[in-house]
Amino acid sequence: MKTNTCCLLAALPAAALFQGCGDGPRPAAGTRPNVIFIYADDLGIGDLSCYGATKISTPNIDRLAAQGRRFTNAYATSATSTPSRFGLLTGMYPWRQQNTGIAPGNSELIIDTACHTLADALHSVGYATGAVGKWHLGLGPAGGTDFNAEIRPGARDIGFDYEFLIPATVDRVPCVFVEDGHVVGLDPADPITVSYDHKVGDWPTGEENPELVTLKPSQGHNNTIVNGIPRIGWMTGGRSALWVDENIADTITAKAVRFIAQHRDEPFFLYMGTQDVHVPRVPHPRFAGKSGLGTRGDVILQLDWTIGEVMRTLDCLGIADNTLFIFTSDNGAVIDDGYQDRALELLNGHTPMGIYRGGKYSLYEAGTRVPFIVRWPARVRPGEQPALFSQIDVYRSLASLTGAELPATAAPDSRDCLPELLGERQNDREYVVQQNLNNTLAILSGPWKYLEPSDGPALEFWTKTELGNAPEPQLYDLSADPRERNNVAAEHPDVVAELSALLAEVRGAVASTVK
Ligand code: NG6
Ligand code: CA
Repeated sequence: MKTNTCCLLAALPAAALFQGCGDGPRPAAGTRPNVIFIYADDLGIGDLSCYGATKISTPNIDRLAAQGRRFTNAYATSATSTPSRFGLLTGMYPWRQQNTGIAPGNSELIIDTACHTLADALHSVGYATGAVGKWHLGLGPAGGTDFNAEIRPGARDIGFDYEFLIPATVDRVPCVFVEDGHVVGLDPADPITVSYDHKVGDWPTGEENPELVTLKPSQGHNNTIVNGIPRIGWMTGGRSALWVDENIADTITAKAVRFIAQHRDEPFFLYMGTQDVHVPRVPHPRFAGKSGLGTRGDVILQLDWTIGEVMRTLDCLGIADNTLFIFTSDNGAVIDDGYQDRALELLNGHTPMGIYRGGKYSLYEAGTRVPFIVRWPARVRPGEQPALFSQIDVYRSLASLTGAELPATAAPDSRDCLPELLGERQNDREYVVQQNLNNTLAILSGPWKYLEPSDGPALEFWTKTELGNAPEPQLYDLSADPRERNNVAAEHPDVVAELSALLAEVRGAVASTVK
């Protein structure tokens, strides 16, 4: 494995590097930096060596953290992917809109094209904008995606100039990439059919042909088999377009590098979603077996490589100094997420959730408390950022940084926390709202965390994580009890009343939309 050359840049044709270079003047360093936002998938607060992991080493991400700010109290809005991504890009809490749960692979685009997104904001001040990798916000009109025609609306209809997308998740069909509205490599004579309702076509399924699978499900994941892996949903057609799971990291990293190189001379915003470390965890042979922690560990190494390649690209192009690089995760860690990949047995003492309770899907801390790193050598001084911070504020903070003017209705829940984002101030957000799989909310303020009572379903049989739903209110003093072991609601009725009133106020502050 090459580690010290710009290998991905070198692989690009020279013309690709100069396409799309801006005509306008180059901004001075320190103003309008390039912005790279990388969302890892299901990466836990305990998964990185810069966050205290000792059983795995993530040298590239550690370097990013050492050169920037490492947040220790940062949160995704939600404990699953679709809502967190929705919250980040719209600046509106996803629970205000009904269709923001985990999206199937043929979902319509769930962000209204009339919405002024983070990408719109940066585009409006002259940024070239690109979305690469995991999308999971749906594509196409109401009624779902037609993968055989031009797919619109998509990322290009909500502020991005360029898209190269994994439509949903890597465990959901269709297992193809979409680039600027077209399935990459699709043979029109072999059109794609997708259903999340019933079997389509005659490709084998995990349920009917378990003998054909190379990775067995532990829960669900029993429908169409693609590359030996049984997925969620059924598909047929598009054989020439199917991705190769081992190569996904290489493919999306090369697309990200190409986008950066093409826009090196103008401010750009790259929004990248990695498929790592979501299931199915399929490392390239370069990483297979390298972590000693099974495939979950191997894909953490693969993720670290991706971040290293992006960093190396910035260095090679001489633009690292004026690039604001944000690296975080869409939700917390999960160990068994539906395939028998022996993630639990092979942990070897590794603690993806750190010291925290719960995990992906959960209202407890490990559901939404995530790694969050900000590097911008020209302006951000390295160090720790202990301030309470939510991804919901990335939108207005970046709008403020770049001078983007927003329509009155834009980003209703987002706040300008630029000084906190850049580590220039350590003020806590007054409160942070958390959301679990079934939309039960918690609110965190000062030392306290209040979980609203909920008769939400017990889905632990497949989430393998306690969701945090309980019929009675829960209150934890995170300063004394970060593991959320002692519910002190009965001892502090005044705090319960105060925080439940604050949560009601936040809920009522913006009208909810039904979609
Ligand atoms: C769940 C899947 C899980 C994962 C998750 C979405 C089962 C049993 N579990 O329904 O494997 O795909 O959805 O993850 O099917 S997320 O990170 O994209 O939100
Ligand atoms: Ca996720």
